[in-house]
Amino acid sequence: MFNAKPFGLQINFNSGMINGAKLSQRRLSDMRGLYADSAALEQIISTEGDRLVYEVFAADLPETEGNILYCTTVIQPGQVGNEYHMTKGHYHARRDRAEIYVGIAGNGQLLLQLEAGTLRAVPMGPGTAAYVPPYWGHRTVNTGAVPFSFFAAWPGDAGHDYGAIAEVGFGKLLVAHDGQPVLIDNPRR
Ligand code: M6P
Ligand code: ZN
Repeated sequence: MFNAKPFGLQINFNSGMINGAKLSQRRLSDMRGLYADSAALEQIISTEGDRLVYEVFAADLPETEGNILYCTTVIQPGQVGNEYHMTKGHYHARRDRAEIYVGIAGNGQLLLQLEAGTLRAVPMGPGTAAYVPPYWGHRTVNTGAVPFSFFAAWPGDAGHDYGAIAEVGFGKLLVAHDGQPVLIDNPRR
């Protein structure tokens, strides 16, 4: 049996990055099918290149019951069409597992959705401690002009289920309207 050893990693509270963590990067090409305006996404890739959307800096821990996993996420500012840069979004494979987010730098929103359709948005900035209850799918969106970063912690056996959101998306989109974030109905649902 694996026994994790005690350790401490350093979070940079300006950049949101964690020194010595496992890095995953999501670029526009990893986000195909997730933005409402897929033509705008392809247009950016062919003219500007495969832009970085967000990075996850994760503590290297076993994904097993009893552990608590943690990471930071740094979402670059930007839009695809009028939709803001966002994470893919997921439900927990074990739906009854919760999660905690703490805003580090920049501003954004946490979108949460129950599978039956109920949707909530929680504004996030530095110091916001947001709760993702069991059963709520979750996605974060950078609505500002600088990188939006936050810390997350969740049960080791929760797992990530991307399928449901990749297929139909969230019920609402966060779009820029006269430079302000507005929630609109997802035209694909
Ligand atoms: C948060 C946590 C992570 C998640 C990351 C990126 O930090 O919820 O578990 O991986 O956001 O979100 P996603 O996996 O949906 O791309
Ligand atoms: Zn999660």
